[in-house]
Amino acid sequence: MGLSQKEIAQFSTRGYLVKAGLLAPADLHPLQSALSDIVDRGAKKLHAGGKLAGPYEQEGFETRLARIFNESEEAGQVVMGMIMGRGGGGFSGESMLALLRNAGLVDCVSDLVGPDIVGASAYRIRPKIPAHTRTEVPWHQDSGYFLPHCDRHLIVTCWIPLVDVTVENGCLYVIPGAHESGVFRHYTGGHGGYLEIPGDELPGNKPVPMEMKLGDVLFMTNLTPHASFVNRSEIVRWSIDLRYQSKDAPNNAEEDPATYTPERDPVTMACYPSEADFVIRDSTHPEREIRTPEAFKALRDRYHEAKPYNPGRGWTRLKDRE
Ligand SMILES: O=C(O)CCC(=O)C(=O)O
Repeated sequence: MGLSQKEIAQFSTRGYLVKAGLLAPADLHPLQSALSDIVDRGAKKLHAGGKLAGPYEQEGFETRLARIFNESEEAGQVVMGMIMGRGGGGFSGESMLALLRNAGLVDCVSDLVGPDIVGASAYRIRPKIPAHTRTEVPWHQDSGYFLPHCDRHLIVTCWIPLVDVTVENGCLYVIPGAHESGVFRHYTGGHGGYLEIPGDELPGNKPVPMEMKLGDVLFMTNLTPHASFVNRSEIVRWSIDLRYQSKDAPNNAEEDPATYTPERDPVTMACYPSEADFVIRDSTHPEREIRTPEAFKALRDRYHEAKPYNPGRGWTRLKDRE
């Protein structure tokens, strides 16, 4: 499988590429089902505790969380916390590792970053709730979150819808070609608490909506500005975003999180020190790859508990913008 020369050229000139039908329903179903199980557990617990009128069992993956939010924002937030946790990547189940290691997906990534690939725990699960402005994500580049010495490295984001996504339900927007201009100034305390590039500091190129079918994958660079807006549909816009890089780009795979201290020189650090990186493919030492859900969870938990130091980029607050 993998990417054609034409697709690779598109990715490098536009800063993104949609590969239609890359994933089969069977590749996505285990994760959809694991997320449905979390919603089910949460809804039943909230119902049993008197926090919800009903567990909404008759609703499916696309609608159940929306119905819960519709009845009670508070109950919805509880379920959302069970799914997202840790800033959005709280779920470490077997189905997540299976998707991160999906051969067809990783073959495409390999055509962009080379054969030896490191994956990031900074993946995110995003249920965008109908009419819920807090699940809008303002304009940013992923490099806004990474340390500056990584700006020259390619870190590929794979944005994967878990339902068909449209302008109506809040698909992602990207700005073509803007990845050529380096990292724009970001501000902390943007919409929803995210980093934000204000509209008047964005390049002039017209944003393009990425309407996609289930099974399509959007590949983006770490310098591609992107955002998503309010969901005006009746269903939850479920998606995940996964991140990969070459093993030659700075990473913390097989590093001790305790070595991340304020005394350490930031240029020796991983691009995103807060969360564990792990080996997805190693052409010469395949035994280094993280293949079991137990090893995956243990590694992520170890980083989470150690709270490694991340010096960040020192962006100023949006409210202090001149
Ligand atoms: O899915 C979204 O709405 C935002 C995604 C995003 O910001 C990302 O993939 O970095």
